[in-house]
Amino acid sequence: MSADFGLIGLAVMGQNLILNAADHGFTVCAYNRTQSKVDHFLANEAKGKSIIGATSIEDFISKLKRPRKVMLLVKAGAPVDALINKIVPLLEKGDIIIDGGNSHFPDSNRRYEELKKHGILFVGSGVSGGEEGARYGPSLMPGGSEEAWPHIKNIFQSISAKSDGEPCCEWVGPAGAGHYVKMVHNGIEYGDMQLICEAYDIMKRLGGFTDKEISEVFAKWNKGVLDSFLVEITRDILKFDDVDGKPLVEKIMDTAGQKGTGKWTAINALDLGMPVTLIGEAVFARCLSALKNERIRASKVLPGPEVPKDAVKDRQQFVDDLEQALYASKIISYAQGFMLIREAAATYGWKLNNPAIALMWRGGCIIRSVFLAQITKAYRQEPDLENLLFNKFFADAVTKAQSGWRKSIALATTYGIPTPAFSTALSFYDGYRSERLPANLLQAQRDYFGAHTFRVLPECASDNLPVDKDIHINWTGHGGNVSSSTYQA
Ligand code: NBP
Repeated sequence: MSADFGLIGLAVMGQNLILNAADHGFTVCAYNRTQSKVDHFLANEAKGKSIIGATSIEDFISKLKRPRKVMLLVKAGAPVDALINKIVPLLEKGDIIIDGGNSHFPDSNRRYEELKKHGILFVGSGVSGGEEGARYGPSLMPGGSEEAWPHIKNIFQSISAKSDGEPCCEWVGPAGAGHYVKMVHNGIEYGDMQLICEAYDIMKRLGGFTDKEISEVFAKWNKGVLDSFLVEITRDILKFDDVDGKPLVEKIMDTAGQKGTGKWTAINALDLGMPVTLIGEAVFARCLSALKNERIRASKVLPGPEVPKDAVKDRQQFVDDLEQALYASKIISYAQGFMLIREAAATYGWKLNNPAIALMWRGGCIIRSVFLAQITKAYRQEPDLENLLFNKFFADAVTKAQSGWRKSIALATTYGIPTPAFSTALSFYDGYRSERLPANLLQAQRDYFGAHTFRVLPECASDNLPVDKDIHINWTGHGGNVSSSTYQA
């Protein structure tokens, strides 16, 4: 029996994706470096399904229909390169290698180029949704050699999650674009999680809410504009008790881990000069949380305001304001994420499909939410939308949410509760809507100390301040008239 496609890597993601594909009528060939895992899988989970095994890479390749479709779901990094090097000599021109791991997009750019030289079509696909998603419908974000898409489209769209009947899987773009979009997805996930944690902290420390009460608030929010997987699991986590009847979450060490995809997004945003502040703050918030011992020391010597018992006067209003703060901040985060994707498309020369990206995130993945349906709609209405905030739906939503957003942050700031993500979202919003920012003074400072030059406002142009020219002024009367050659606008 020859297989429709082959998958290497029988850990949690690989096994579940194979079972998912078999459920959709595809014959899959399974292979793993450690042979015992193949044998165990075939004798147990895969038994009776359209799944065959292979005993070696050569055996594996020989069992695939042409063009061969080989999916790798192994640990990202060196294992992917090692496997590609082993497989390539066994493949023919037009065969397809799909990397479904969490690879960094520059690696996928490189693999795409290298495999092109061998006539092999490379697809780097973001896969999101964890174990459950892989088994019953992940969000899939494939990019790379577009000639591969007609050969894998049916398999990918069959096994992916569906949102309102549409598959959460579309072709993303060339080279490493699929893994790029997955990276931004993960960055947004960091932001969403941090925002939820700040809302919980404010309710707990300012409002004096119990975990059960906070769970009820999240349950209510999950029926409105914040309806999402992350709000839903937060509701459930907060009402989960340990064996002693006390909330388990309060026993968990408050130091956050990270695997690096949020950091990649933040670094890329800095590289591309895009103010993706919310993801940046979400990464830094995890870094700050990791300084547990220093925080313990600081908590004893660095004073802040006491939270009075009546800090929250009207509990319902407080919760409603917080809901607005969370909603508005989330809109900012997604607006920033799409700004980054737009800039990446321009910088890397990729044509990306924004409505499809929003649709791919709509179901199956960790950031799935009702909210993403509105983003899909916005980009379908206006494919070249400059910024999500210029779409009427989101502009109206932020305008409406503004009062509660500002009140929540003001209250938290007054009583010393940290809100890095909420606050940076609001600062971004206020900066973005400011026709004039204090960068005029900054440019003057740069010219004063470093002769970095400045440009003049068109309406202020004069003989000594010509428009569209880099100007250097001798501010002190002591310096020369030579300007720096390192001017950057
Ligand atoms: P892991 O990331 O834990 O990788 C384990 C697999 O990699 C095993 O099959 C292992 O084979 C194989 N492997 C390693 Br390690 N080194 C290898 C090498 N040099 N040559 C061949 N195979 C090698 O598995 P996972 O959690 O299923 O994740 C798979 C990919 O999907 C990763 O890139 C991950 O980041 C990504 N991802 C995971 C999730 C999730 O929720 N877990 C979600 C989304 C994406 P062995 O059995 O012989 O050791």
